[in-house]
Amino acid sequence: MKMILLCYPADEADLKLVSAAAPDHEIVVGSQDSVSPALQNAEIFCGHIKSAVDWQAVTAKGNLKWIQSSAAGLDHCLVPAILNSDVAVSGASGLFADQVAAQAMALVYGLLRGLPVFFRNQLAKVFERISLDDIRTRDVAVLGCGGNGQRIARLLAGECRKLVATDLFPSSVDHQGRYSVVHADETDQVLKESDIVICTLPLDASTTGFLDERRLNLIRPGGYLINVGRGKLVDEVALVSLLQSARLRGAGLDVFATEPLPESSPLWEMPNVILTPHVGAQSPTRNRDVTLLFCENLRRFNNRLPLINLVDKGLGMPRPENRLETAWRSADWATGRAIP
Ligand code: OXD
Repeated sequence: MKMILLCYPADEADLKLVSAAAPDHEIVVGSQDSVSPALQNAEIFCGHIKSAVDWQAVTAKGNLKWIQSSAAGLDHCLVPAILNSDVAVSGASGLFADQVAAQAMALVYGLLRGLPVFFRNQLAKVFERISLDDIRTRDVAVLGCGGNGQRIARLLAGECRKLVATDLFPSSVDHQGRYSVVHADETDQVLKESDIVICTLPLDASTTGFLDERRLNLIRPGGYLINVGRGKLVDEVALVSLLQSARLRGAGLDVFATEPLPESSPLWEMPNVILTPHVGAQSPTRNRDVTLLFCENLRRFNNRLPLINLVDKGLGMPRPENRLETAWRSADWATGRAIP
């Protein structure tokens, strides 16, 4: 019997849903410790691997046909052995867009409205009024306009003075005339015209260190950086120094170059920083949402239909026509979640 290996916190109800969608498969639940050897025997894997995997051995065995990532980011499985193989990869991009956008809003408004200062003052019982910033006078850039970026842009457009998003496929973005979208090649110009930069980019070889010292210095003086993508997109050392010199006024970070963030990081102590521990995608329905996407993709896999969020390995992400937003928009997939 062929095997489906799961490595995410699936409960009994999730397992029932997966069994019903794949009655001819054995379903095995792996732990982070056991996942690497088990992967060699699996035909299908759904999960997020945080431990070391011998991907070369997995592809050499030849059993694995498809990886469904339970994380939005694909850096855990888009490794050279998989990129150079026939193993299909589909992501969870956009599945947690509501939550990631809510996290981004908390970070943006928290910074503008002084929460890091007020939290410290609350602990010290200090009742001090300070002057605060206002989104209406600020221009916003959203880097990366996939599922997360689109949701963030939709929430902030109309609240800020001007919002410009960047994307590799600007014409595919459903901006409904509420904000503009330009090609990612124009990022430098967009940064120069922005006070608040929200980074939602995926991490791959081409985006590692994308917000380096030079690009961080293009953001308008007194600007803010919000990162809900991946920590390694940003040069953290340069960021710290720009925050220390007040060249940047604040940062809201959910992701870090090293996670957990080392105790030695100056970011912990900085009064103009809000840190959250990579929780942007968390919600009470997260695991069920993964299961429902996986079951729909199992149906597609079994019927040789295009997978939702099928990754174009050349791009390192799904092409627009395969993105979850496209499936939602064309209403060919509904899971009981509200269609945005
Ligand atoms: C992520 C996630 O990719 O939590 O960050 O899904």
